[in-house]
Parts: sequence; C-alpha cells; structure tokens
Amino acid sequence: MKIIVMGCDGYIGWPLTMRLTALGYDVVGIDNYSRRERVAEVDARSATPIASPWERFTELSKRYSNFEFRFVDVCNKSQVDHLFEKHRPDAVVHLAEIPSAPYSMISQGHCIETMENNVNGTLNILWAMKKYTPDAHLIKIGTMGEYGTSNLDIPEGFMKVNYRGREDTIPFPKQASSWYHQTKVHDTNNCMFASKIWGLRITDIMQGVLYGVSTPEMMCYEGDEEEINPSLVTRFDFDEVWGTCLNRFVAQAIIDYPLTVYGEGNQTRGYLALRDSLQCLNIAIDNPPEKGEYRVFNQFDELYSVKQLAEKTKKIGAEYGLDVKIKHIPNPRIEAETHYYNPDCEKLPLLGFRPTFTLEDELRIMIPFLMKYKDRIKEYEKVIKPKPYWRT
Ligand code: USQ
Repeated sequence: MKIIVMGCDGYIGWPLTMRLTALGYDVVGIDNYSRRERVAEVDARSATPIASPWERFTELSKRYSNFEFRFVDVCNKSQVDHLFEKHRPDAVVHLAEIPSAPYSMISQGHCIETMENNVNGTLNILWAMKKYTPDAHLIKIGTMGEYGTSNLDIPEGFMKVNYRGREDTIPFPKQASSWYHQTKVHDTNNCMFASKIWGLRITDIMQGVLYGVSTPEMMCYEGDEEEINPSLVTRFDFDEVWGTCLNRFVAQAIIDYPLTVYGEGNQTRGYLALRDSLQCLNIAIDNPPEKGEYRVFNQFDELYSVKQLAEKTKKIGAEYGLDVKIKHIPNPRIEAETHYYNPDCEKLPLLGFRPTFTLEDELRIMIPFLMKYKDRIKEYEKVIKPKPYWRT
C-alpha cells in the first residue's frame, strides 16, 4: 500500500513516517519545513535538538528502501496535483496544517495565514484526489476542539435529532474557541461535502490534545541500553504558542518553573499520547471506510482537567527528585473554565485501539527523557509565559 504523509517533518508527522516505513508501507513524505520556520518566528525552539530535514530523511532512507521525500507545499496547487498524478497513493494522511490555537490569535495576519494554509491545503488535496485517486482514503486530522465544550454529550461526528416531530441525523454543532479551531471546522465541512459529491472515502479524526515525545522508532540500542538516536528524535515544543499543555508542564517541572495553570484549571479535554496517536492513525489506515463514506473518529484516551494534569506532573516529578510547584495564572484565553464535558470515543476501541501506557507511566518515560535537555529548556525559559492573544 502506498501512503503519502503530508507534513512528515512535524511533531506527529515524523514519528508516523518512521512507523509506517518500518511497517513496510511504501511511504512518500512531503513537507515544506514551515513548522520549523514558524517556531523560530516566535523565538522558540524544540527542547529536543532535532536533526535537519536532510539528515532525518537520509537516516531513514539508509535503513529502508520504501521511503522517499518530496518538498511540497500543500498550498501550491500544481505541486499537489503533480504529487498525486505521479505517486497515485492508496491513502493520504494529512498533517500539513498549522496546529496552534495561540498562533492563529496573534494578529489578523496570523489568523488569515492559518485559515489560508489549512483550508486551501485541504481543498488542494481533495481536488487532487478527485482528479487522480478517487478511490484513495484520506485520513484528515481535525480536532476535538471543533465541538467546543458543549453542555450535551458529544457523539462521534453525528447525532440523531427529533425536531417538531421529524427525525434526522445531522452533524453535531461546532463551537470552536480559536481561529485555528475554526479552520478545522471549515475543513470538516469541506471534507464532508467532497465525500458527498465526489464519492471520496474520508476519515476525519477529531483528535484530542497530544503529549509525549519518544516512540520506539527513534531509539537505538547499545546492548541492553536504550539510547535516543539524535537523527531520528521528534520535536518537543514547550513555548506558549506551540507547546501543548502536558508537554509544557513537563518542561516547566524540569526547570523548576511553577506549572502555568490557566485560570481555575477546570478546563477539561481528551488527551492522547503521541505513540497512541500513531497507533490510531495506523488503525484508520488499515480499516478504510467504504467508497463515498465520510466518517468521524473521536481520538483520545482519557479526559483530564488542567488541574489534574498539573497534579499528576507534580506526583510523578517527585519520583525523579523534582519539587514541582503549581501556579494559577490569569487565563490568556477566552474559554470556559468550568464546564460539562462528555465526548464519546467508541469507534477506535472497537477497531482494536488500546492505550499503550497510562498517562502516569508515559510521564515516567517523558520526564527522564527530557531531563537530558534541561539546559536547552532553561536557556529558552523566556518563551514559557503566555501572552493574552485572545484579549488583545
Ligand atoms: N493550558 C493551561 N496551561 C498551559 C497550556 C494550556 O492551562 O500552559 C490549558 C488551555 O487553556 C486549554 C488546555 O490547557 O484549556 C489545552 O490547551 P493546549 O494548548 O494543550 O491545547 P489546544 O490549544 O486546545 O490545542 C492542542 C493542539 C491542537 C489540537 C488540540 C486538540 O495544539 O493542534 O487540535 O490540542 S483539542 O484541545 O482537543 O482541540
């Protein structure tokens, strides 16, 4: 099976590319390195020292003959057309989007950049699929944040309603909380429409907040000793724009920076380890929908509030000699701080998804792994404090 991974140089894209290549799929990775540029734009950097794209792709190509890289910008229509015409993939995993809510809120320019990149990129892929690979399977990464924090239970994409005596199945209402999340809502509508009119098979993944850094493919073994392969490690952002909540807390704990709980800290989300995101995406690839079917998977493992994440980081940090402090700071975002939250997550477990580790055990892997990079985190401590982009 031939798979195109769009966004193969990113936080998920790189480990996914390694995983799929190691499993024997024919993988074509594409990227335009824009994540690296945008992280640099906010004066931040990855806690892990990541190799250059050239080093990464050479290292992977040395090990496997079923991987190739192409420099493609998803917003460039002719580059995307050419890619699909030449490679005719069976499946496409689309990760080539700007994934940061704070980034999209910085200014009008950042909002429009995020909107154009995400919506236009997805449209280019949908049109290329229509023209060259109408039977291929698109696995599109959306976000649980599309649903917002509804006061209703959240189904996987669709709900049955009875209104004025008539019944129908309709998409669950979307209530995004940033321009970034809005881009994903637009993508969802566009994917659903393209599937309906062109008969495309699409899995739209509503993914929760990721955490974690290591996966087996980025390690090497010296006898019984497990070592990180510096050419293969993925990025780990901890700054206020690109770092996700638990990843930030781990970096903060390591440099003795009080954990930045925004507001009351009762904001609850679905969380998933990076290694389990790869597992879920692999399951989606191996179990494609029918032709013309548009389906939605909610993809997360457990629900946690921000306060609970902070407490867990404190508890597990203590096992490694860290005296973790927790500080509630004014919320830089406009979001509900106390709310009902009960989303379904049944389809992936029915297809065989089982979390690899508990969140506490994943913290036991992350903390010692990242303690090696304490000096790099400390050097960039200035990027931890959030700015109130939602309010300016
Ligand atoms: N938060 C804190 N302290 C921090 C960072 C975040 O309290 O230092 C809070 C936020 O206010 C929010 C929650 O933690 O209530 C999650 O924030 P986040 O930055 O980890 O996640 P978010 O902005 O929602 O976006 C992330 C990814 C995005 C993905 C999304 C899934 O960056 O790509 O789509 O998680 S979800 O949140 O389910 O929409």
